[in-house]
Amino acid sequence: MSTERTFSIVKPDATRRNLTGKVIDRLESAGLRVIAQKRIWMSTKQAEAFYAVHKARPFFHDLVKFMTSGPVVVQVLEGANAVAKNREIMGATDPAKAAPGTIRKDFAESIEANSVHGSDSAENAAAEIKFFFADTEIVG
Ligand code: IDP
Ligand code: MG
Repeated sequence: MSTERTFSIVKPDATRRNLTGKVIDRLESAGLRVIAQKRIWMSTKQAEAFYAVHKARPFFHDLVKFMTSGPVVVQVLEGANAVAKNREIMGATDPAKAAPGTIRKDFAESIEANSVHGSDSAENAAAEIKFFFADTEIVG
């Protein structure tokens, strides 16, 4: 097991319902450490660039609209196997398919408004962290 970093977002559906603390508690309770964090309101340009990999998907436009519909909390998580562990705590993209006890099963509103983002590989984690954070903002 190696110590890794991953990138996480508390999405607008969760901040709107005042669930920021509850979502972060799930991550911390599972052993992940928040080593950088800020509450921001993404611009359309930022959201389009962040989700560029999904540009051709039918849900892209709605996804960008959703991600810019309210504030989000962007954060860097650190811990043993952080990328896979975070994905496990989040649960499947579609809350209807998410395992019991996962964030998405317990909090998500829909497959789109699914409360959290988490990087899907160490390589993407590094790119996503760089997209939102300067090195000096990652404070441990
Ligand atoms: P992930 O967040 O579990 O990694 P991705 O396939 O990378 O899932 O999709 C990115 C985000 O796009 C999802 O978290 C969700 O907000 C949205 N999304 C994915 N699939 C659909 C869909 O079929 N309809 C609407 N939105 C979707
Ligand atoms: Mg993804």
